[in-house]
Amino acid sequence: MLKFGIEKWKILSISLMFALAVSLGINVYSALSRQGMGVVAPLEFVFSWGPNSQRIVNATFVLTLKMWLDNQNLTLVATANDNEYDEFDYLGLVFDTNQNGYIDTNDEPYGLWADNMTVASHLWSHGFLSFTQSKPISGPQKVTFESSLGYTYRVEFPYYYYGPPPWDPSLSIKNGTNSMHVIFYDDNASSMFSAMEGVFTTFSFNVGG
Ligand SMILES: [Ca+2]
Ligand SMILES: [Ca+2]
Ligand SMILES: [Ca+2]
Repeated sequence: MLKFGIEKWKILSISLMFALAVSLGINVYSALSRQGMGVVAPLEFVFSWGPNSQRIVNATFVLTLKMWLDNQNLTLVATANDNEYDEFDYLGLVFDTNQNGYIDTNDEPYGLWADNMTVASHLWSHGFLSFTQSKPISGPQKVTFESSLGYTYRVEFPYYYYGPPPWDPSLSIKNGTNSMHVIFYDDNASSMFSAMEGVFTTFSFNVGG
């Protein structure tokens, strides 16, 4: 049972009920091979949202994702051209951890704050995350921010969370079609626009022949 004692998250959850994020462009590049225990060459994704569908930036918001798997070591590098740092800006990653073939609210999400911290979180049906009230701990991400470029996240799994089992989404990646959900949430988004302060998209990628 998740508890949300912090007023900020209550407000966030309510506001996110109206979430709408429209992926205007998806460019999927995949040149895949998987051998033995699993070596997957880098997969690259580019998602973009126009200035009227988000208020992360006044211009087009671009989220890029690159990931590769070397046996059980899954590495992701994401960029997000947000314009202002906030420790609670977060990158959310959801794989089909319950292996039912699609992304759902029972899949385990990874909510990665810009200050390199994390806690357990929950994926809501509106597409964003809520975080538990647990004490934050260092996460699997290393984040840099440059005002001219935005964020770069480098995330390395498996990640040995404070309680077993470890976060190891590589176990959820199988040969064939896989589903994934990605979120970027701008905690200090501009209040000048009515569009959403975060974006998300669910997409699929193929591994193997
Ligand atoms: Ca912003
Ligand atoms: Ca921000
Ligand atoms: Ca699932």
